Amino acid sequence: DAIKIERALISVSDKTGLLELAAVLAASGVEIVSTGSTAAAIRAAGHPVTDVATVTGFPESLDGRVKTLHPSVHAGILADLRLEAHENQLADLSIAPFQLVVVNLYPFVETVESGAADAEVIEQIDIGGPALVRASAKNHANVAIVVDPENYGELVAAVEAGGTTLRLRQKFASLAFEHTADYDFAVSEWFTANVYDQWAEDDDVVDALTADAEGAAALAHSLGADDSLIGDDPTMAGSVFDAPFDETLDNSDDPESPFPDTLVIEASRAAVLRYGENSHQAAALYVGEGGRGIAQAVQLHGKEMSYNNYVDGDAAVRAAFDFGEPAVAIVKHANPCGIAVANPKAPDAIASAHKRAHDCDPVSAFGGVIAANRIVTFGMAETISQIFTEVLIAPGFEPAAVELLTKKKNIRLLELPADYARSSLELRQISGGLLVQETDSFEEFSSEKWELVAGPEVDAATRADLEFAWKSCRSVKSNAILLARGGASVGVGMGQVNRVDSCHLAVSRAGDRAEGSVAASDAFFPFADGLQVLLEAGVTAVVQPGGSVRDPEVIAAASAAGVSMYFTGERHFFH
Ligand code: 93A
Repeated sequence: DAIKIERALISVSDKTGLLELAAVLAASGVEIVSTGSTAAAIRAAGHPVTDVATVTGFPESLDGRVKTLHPSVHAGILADLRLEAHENQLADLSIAPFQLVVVNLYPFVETVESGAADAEVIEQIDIGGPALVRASAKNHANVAIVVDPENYGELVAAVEAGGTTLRLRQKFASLAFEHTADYDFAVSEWFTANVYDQWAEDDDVVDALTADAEGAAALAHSLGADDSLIGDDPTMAGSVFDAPFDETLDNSDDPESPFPDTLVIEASRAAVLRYGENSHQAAALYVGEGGRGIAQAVQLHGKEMSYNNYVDGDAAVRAAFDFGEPAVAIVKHANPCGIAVANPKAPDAIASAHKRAHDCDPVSAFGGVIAANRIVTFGMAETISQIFTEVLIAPGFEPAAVELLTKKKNIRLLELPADYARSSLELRQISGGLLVQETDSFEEFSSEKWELVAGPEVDAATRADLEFAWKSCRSVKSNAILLARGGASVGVGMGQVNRVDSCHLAVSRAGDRAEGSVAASDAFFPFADGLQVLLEAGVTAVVQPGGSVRDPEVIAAASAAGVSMYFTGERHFFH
């Protein structure tokens, strides 16, 4: 099934290995057809070459935008010579078929990375090249397509062996489609980011906000909210939930109750987001009047914040600000994949906290949302600039950190209000209603209230680790198990529907680091089985709320292993 190569089309931007390949083809009597600078290079090396313009009878034109986009070229590539009709048509049209196409595309990514102007980047979007690649790959039954100088060796071997085999052509075709897909993905990513940047610059901010607010109100309507919810003013804002408390059920007469009969959420503005959790969901952000949270943060750099960026950002900030000492949390899909406080001896505290948080799970930290509870230093920025990061949120940034990070197009930098605080009430929508609760907090945290139920009293360092693990665990979606050591999480088991699985997950993520770590559990162990997983992994101390009917079994397991266990008496579910 080998196909002998008699005619080849070569059009390459990257000329690596070109002349060696041309020499082999020329020596084998292959007719080489080539474009502009590729033809010039081959000719200069003394090998015969036919200009593509000679084949098409059409000059390379429009600054090279039209070179190979011509039926004389594409019919020569796409003809399926297993079919007599195709063979006859080619003959009638006086078009000779190609058995080999060697193309690599305009260096689009390299041009973007060089910081080139938009016009230059756009010029580097290759059109004719991908058409050649895809046509050849489609017709791999007849044509070999090579897109990477790395594969020239294999090609040369095939030429010298008398032709390309179907297997080789299939392999090359699959590499070729992968290549054009990657290429188009890079173009699309750049294009989208660039266009949104431009829109943000062009739009008059006030107009945009007004329009956005109208859009947001319309969206709220479409979500089923009525006017009493949205208010008449389309520029938005009070979300009003007006309902007397149910006399028979409530205790709202209690003067201490945080729940008013009428719940009014004043929004100072609303903004339509690019989309919601998924691209087919419309979404908006309502910014609360007088709030001091992530909604009020100022974006210093990067693409527009997305719905998911806000959700993850809020989770990250919540986690980092549970600590008084410098702390960093890295979040993916609303769960921390690393939380750490600074090494107290580190000269650059917040950089140390970040590095330790990152080390917890570097794989998951890729593309994460990072929150710091201190000003981002140049040192922290240096590390982050090496790691693909979606959003970095902090109460401030050193100027040198901003300067470094703004060189990265993809990272969003968000500066929190200096007096960052969470709202005192948390709201969550359920179908047909709204759940309201006081915000969970650690404001009056002290481990002195903990009760030692198994093993010996721990030393100060272990106690500090237990406190750290307990606080960190609260930011992990239930069922949450968090292993920590030296003020850093080393294994997080999140969001499982039973506690044993969370234990397995935390232990497997921690690997060797489980041995000698401490563990926290957001709620009690209903059985000893989950704890057993932690004990077998070598955990030395455990903190958990307690309160299960099987506490005696759980305590006995810890005691038998000589492991200290503390009950906090307080649960921190997070859903
Ligand atoms: O400008 S194009 O989109 N139009 C074309 O018709 C075309 N044909 C080949 N780009 C085109 N190419 C690309 O030109 C190839 O993908 C290759 O990267 C490059 C080689 O051009 P030259 O031989 O002039 O350096």
